[in-house]
Amino acid sequence: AELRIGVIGAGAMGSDHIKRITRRISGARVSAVVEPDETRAQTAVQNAPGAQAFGRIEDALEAGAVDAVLIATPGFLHEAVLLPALEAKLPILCEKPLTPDPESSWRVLEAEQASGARRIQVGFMRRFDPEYRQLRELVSAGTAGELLMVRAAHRNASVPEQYQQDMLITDSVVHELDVLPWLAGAELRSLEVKLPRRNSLTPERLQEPILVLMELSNGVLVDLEMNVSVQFGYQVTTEAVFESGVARIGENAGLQLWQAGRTGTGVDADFTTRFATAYDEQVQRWVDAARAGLAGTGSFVDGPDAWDGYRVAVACQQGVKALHAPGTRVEVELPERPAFYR
Ligand code: ISE
Repeated sequence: AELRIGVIGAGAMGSDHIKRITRRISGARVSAVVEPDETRAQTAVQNAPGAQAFGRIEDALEAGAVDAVLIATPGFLHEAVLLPALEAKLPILCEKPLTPDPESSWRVLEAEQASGARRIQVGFMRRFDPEYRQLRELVSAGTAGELLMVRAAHRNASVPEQYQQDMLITDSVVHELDVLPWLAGAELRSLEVKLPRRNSLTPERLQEPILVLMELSNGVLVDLEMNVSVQFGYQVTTEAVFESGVARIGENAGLQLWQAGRTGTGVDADFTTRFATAYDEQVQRWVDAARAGLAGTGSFVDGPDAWDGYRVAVACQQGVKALHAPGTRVEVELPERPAFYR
């Protein structure tokens, strides 16, 4: 049967997912939109034929309107939605972060274990980007030798008004905290932040760009430039230095133009275009896993799970400490991974 998805939160990301599910994903439709803001809810429902609007997730659950939920509210509201959805034993795709801090993420892990199965997939969509996948294969195949260093840059044209200093880590670097250890096949061991010269074009409340140094458990060192006021567009690049080769991803977006003695390539405006394929792939894989799970396989996720969400919440907490103590190496330690997540 078609998977009836309740999309929770109809802001920028929720609306993007509603369009995606309605136009590009097979085997699923949006059956409910949960959004307290009525104007937003109405606009969202118009984009999803047959969908009903609800003010609270509890009402959508009581009405029996959904088989699965996609959570796209701001991160600090995730726990309040995750708990009733787990209670109802629904498959869940939760946008990053799982929750904003390790304590609340741990409560979510406990609730998921009590529900008897892994039902939460976390929206670290870069793992579905074709270029990151190719690079990961190069790492594991070893054909260019061992991976030694990673030099990464994560650049946004600008950020919205509600973006605060700590969000450099918790909203932006959060992606690298997930994807780079995944890419390198290792765990994050420590973080350090250094502050270069401040960009005078960044909003008054921000001190950035920042340079983040990470040590991984296999000895790989990462340097990441996090930069949210580059003005020209969106760019996420990664250079992987191997023993006998170097690979780069994220550099070409669309048309290359040679004109008037110069050459140039297109630039993405934001993450919805740069990672469009990754978002589509992520949602399709989750829909397929959720349907198979509901049909009886008992396995509801095909991608980063709640343990990954927890591990990154710990990394973010330590990353914020590093951000507030420039030049200090801050260690990252995880409790033992519960058997449930092995
Ligand atoms: C935003 O929330 C994202 O997830 C984007 O991928 C990231 O580039 C941006 O910095 C974040 O604010």
